[in-house]
Amino acid sequence: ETTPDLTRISKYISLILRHKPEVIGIKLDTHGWADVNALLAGISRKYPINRDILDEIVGRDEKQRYSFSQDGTKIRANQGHSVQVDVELPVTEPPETLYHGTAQRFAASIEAQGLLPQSRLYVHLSPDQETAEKVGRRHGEPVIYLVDAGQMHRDGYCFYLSANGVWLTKVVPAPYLKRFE
Ligand code: HQG
Repeated sequence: ETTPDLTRISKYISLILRHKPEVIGIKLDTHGWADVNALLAGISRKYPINRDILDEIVGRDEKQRYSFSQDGTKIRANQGHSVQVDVELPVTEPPETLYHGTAQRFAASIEAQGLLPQSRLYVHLSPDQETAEKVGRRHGEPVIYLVDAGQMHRDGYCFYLSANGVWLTKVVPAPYLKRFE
């Protein structure tokens, strides 16, 4: 667990590396990488930070949200982007069942339209029920869907596994969803 201050900085880093690099005037490259020194300079206008603190945030992040390039000069978010980047996710055969946690107020729309990526590049799926429940609670009273990932795979849908264990796919049509009671 990181301290609250580091959590606040981590949320700002997520905003920059997933959604709005322009808030500190930087760009991500096509693979989602940002220059570490440019990131540190940009964040330091708002929060005290240096390379050691960044290393601590990245190393201790409970979801392993970020990765450094091998030479340590670049950093990117492992998943969760709304900006169009290609973080070179491997296409991976999914387990038979994956889980999606959401809020009850979205259920009617999801059962009619299936799961859509909304503002992000992909629908995010969890490997287990507990994780899905946590994700769902972020939005309200949770509801969990079982995703028939095995059948989707056999029907030709692609799944990707992020560096931090989140399963991603473009959409989940409603017939592959079952509400978990
Ligand atoms: C819902 C966190 C109505 C969807 C988590 C979700 C995750 C629909 C919301 C990551 C819908 C989008 C992503 C439809 C989908 N009608 N609502 N047809 N299809 N939705 O935050 O999956 O902590 O973009 O159910 O751990 O909640 O940020 O996606 O409730 O991995 O690292 O639209 O964010 O990670 O919400 O969460 P989000 P998510 P971090």
